[in-house]
Amino acid sequence: MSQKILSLRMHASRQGEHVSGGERLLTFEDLGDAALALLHRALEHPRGCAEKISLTVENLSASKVRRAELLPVTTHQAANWRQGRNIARKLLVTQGVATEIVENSIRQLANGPGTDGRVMRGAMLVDAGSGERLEPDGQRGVRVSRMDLDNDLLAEVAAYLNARELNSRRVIEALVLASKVTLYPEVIAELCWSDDPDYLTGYVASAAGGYQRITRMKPRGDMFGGRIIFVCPGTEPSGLIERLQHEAVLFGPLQSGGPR
Ligand code: WAQ
Ligand code: MG
Repeated sequence: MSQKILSLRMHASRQGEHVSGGERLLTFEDLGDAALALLHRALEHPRGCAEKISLTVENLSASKVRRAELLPVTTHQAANWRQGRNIARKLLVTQGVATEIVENSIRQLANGPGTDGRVMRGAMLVDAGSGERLEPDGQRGVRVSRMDLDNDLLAEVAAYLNARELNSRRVIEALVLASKVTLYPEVIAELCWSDDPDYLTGYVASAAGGYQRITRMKPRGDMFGGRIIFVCPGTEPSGLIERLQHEAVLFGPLQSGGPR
């Protein structure tokens, strides 16, 4: 992408509760299609139809866009959600998050992570040493944005994901988000599962372990889910939050022809 780059963000809610969101970096030429796709997402969402939808378009200066590589993808098959959460526990502990902090965090995601007991629009930020929540607004969370695939790479990524039957917007967006989150040295790992009642796959991502999908993280029909970004003990969160929200990152080119 050498033309001017725009940031497109969507957020949809009902009675103040998060329904759906999305973020893209694109050229003016692709803006209309992408905005329409995000509107459809908000209006036809399995969490229910949105009451309020905001679309924000901002001009970014191309010189400020950082380039980076996607994380490699692996998939763990879980027979059920209990097994899936056990796999996630092991992966997080391997990355250095203390067992009781992992336990507490999984409980929070499962019960509605917002401080009001509802799902959040953004992610929780948790100190991996103390377990303390660091996001300034515990109902909203930190929304990671201004990231996307480089247009020139779409075909390459699609081929890689197609070969694994994973070529969906959902997988691409989650992989891009996790690849951005784990760029920052303060981040130890990210845990995610969807708040959509019909999407059961989640992941643990880290710079060292890559993007590790887990096929079942919750029972079907469950409306809870979210994201937790575990950070190094003692991290002062404001600089990290600023980069998670505002640093524009386009992913590519991939090393050795694609994520492994
Ligand atoms: N920044 C921070 N948190 C976010 C963002 C974001 N940009 N987008 C979503 N979240 C949080 C928010 O709390 C949502 O409620 C929660 O994550 C779940 O979002 O098969 O679909 O879009 O490889 O429902 C992962 C597995 C799918 C994909 C995750 O999440 C795969 C998913 P959803
Ligand atoms: Mg969702």
